[in-house]
Amino acid sequence: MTYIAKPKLHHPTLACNAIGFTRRDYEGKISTLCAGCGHDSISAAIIHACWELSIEPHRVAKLSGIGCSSKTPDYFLGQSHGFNTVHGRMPSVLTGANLANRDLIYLGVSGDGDSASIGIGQFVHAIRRGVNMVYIVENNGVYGLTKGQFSATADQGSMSKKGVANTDAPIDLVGLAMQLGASFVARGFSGDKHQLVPLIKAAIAHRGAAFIDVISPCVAFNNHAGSTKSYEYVREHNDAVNRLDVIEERAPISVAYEPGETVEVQQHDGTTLRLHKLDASHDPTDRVAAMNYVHAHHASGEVVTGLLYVDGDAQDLHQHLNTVAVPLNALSERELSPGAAMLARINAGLR
Ligand SMILES: Cc1ncc(C[n+]2csc(CCOP(=O)(O)OP(=O)(O)O)c2C)c(N)n1
Ligand code: SF4
Ligand SMILES: [Mg+2]
Repeated sequence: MTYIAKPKLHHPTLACNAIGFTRRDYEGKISTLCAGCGHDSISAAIIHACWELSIEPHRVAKLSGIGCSSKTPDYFLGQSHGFNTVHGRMPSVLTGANLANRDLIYLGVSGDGDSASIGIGQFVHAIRRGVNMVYIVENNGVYGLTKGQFSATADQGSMSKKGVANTDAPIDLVGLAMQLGASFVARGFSGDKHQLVPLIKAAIAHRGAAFIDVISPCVAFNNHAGSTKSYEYVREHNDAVNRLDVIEERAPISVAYEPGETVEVQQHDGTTLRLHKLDASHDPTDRVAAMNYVHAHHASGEVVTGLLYVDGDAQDLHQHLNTVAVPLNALSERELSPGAAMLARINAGLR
C-alpha cells in the first residue's frame, strides 16, 4: 500500500496549546476515505479535542477493528500508540492493554458493523466491565468497506441505495450502552463539530466506560432519500438535548447562568461538565429517564444527540478489581514473584 506523506512544515503563526503543540502535531496520515465521508469529520473532531486538552500524544493508545471507520486511527494522532485488531475484537484487546498499563488514555474506534454485528459480544462485555476508555462508534448504518450491506443499526424500513428496504429491527447502541452500565453515554453527529468536540473532551476526562455513538453518513452507500443515517435526515430530525462545555480544573469557573437552564456535573479529575439544556425534560444524571427519552424520541423518528447520561462518580475496572496504582507492566520481577513463602501462605489461605 502506498501512503502520501503529509508535509511536516506548518505556518509559523499556527496557535500552540499549553504544551507547545499545534493542531498539526495531532494529525496522522492523509485519509484514503471517500471525499465527504463522515468519518473524516470525526477524525478532525478527535484531533481538535486532543489539541484543546493539551494531551501528550504518546499518552494515547488508539485501537480499532476492521472497516472504513476502523481505518481512521491512521489519520489522527500519528505520534500515539496504535493497534488495528481483527474485525470486532478491538474491545478485548483494549481491555487487556488497559489492564497492563492503566496510565494511558484509551481510545477505541469502531464501526456499526464492527461493534453491533461481529463484535457485539466484545462491545457488551467491555462496556459492562467499566473499562476506562473512550469508545467511539462511527455509525453509518452500513458496512461501508464491503460496499454497503445493511448493518445491525440500520432502522427498520430504511432504504438501501438500490431501493431495498431493511426488514430487521435495529440495535440502538446508546440504549444498549446505558442498559449495560456505561457511565458516560452520548450521541453526536459528524456534521456537528461544535457539539462533538466537547463530547469527546468530556469522554476523555471521564473515568469509566465512555461511549459515543456518532452518526456518520456514508456518502458512497447510505446518503440517499430513505436512509435514516444520511446528512439530510439527521439534520432534519436531530433533537439536541444539551450543549456541553468542559471546564478544566485550572480554568476559573464562572457562574453566569440562569438557574434551571444549566446542569453542572463534576468529574473525578476535577473537570466540570456544564450542560446547557435545550429541553428541560432531559436530566442526564438519571439513567432510566435517559433511556426512556431516547426510546420515545426514536419511536417518533427523532435522533437524540448530546450527552444523554453521565455518572460523575463512576468506578472503572481497575477499581472493581482492586489493582495496584502502579501500571502492571511497570511492576518488577520481585513484586510479581514474591517468593515461595508468600505462595505457601496464599495456598494455605485457600485450604
Ligand atoms: C472476520 C471477518 N469477517 C468479515 C470481514 C469483512 N468485513 C470487513 S469490514 C466489514 C464491515 C465494516 O462495517 P463497519 O464496521 O460498519 O465499518 P464502515 O466501513 O461502515 O465504517 C466486514 C463485514 C472481515 N474483514 N473479517
Ligand atoms: S465507503 Fe462509505 S464509510 Fe467507507 S470511506 Fe466511503 S463514504 Fe466513508
Ligand atoms: Mg458502518
